[in-house]
Amino acid sequence: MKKKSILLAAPILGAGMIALTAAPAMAHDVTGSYWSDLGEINSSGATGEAWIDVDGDMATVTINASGLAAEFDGAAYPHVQHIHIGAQGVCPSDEADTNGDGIISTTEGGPSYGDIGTTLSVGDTDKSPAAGLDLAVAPSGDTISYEETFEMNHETRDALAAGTAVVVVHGLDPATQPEGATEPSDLVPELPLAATSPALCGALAMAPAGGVDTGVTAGSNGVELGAVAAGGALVVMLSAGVYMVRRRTATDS
Ligand SMILES: [Cu+2]
Repeated sequence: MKKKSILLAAPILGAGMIALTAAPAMAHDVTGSYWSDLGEINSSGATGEAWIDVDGDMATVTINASGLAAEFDGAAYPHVQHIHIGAQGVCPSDEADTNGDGIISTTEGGPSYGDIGTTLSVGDTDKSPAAGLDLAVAPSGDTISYEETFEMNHETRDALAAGTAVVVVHGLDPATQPEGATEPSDLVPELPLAATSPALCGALAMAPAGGVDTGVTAGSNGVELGAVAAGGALVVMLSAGVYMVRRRTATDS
């Protein structure tokens, strides 16, 4: 017995030392569940919800949304989506439209929700801010069923803990927007302003203990898990669709 306890003690001590060495001074454990009701921006007519489960430095992000712009240039409309961080941790109000063109651009929303902390790209692709405007890795179409598990950078995890992380889904139907929507985008001048402006926004907060839906039973939880799995498959299909469109375009030209 004595020998066994010594053997057990050694690895535990070792793990503790690694944790102390690896943890930066300001880092804290933000393991937990975060949730947001996504609300429309720019009268997009879209609705949605976001869940983020953080476990150590890994995170599972689920976004379900509907009512988004469906098509752009004859193809499924790409909706870049991010976790914005580093500002007030809120969604912009109408007063954020400082140039008065009737559209809250991504830049005009910046003082409310900050810069991109994480890009919610599809598949095994770059989740960093650098990939933020890559339309090829964005979910597309009027409905988003997104679920990804990936290593989340500490800036975004710290923002979640601080209550300053905000989910933003971009891309408006220019037909539903004021005239200025066809002006060059503040982010990508080759695209119209509508293409990059926010359509959905939600500030992330700690999910209530026991889940958001207090009425769920064990049975309906099982259904929810099945729906999430189906959502993952749908994301793969959407992703494949984007590549097919791109390949066809490349072949045509
Ligand atoms: Cu964004």
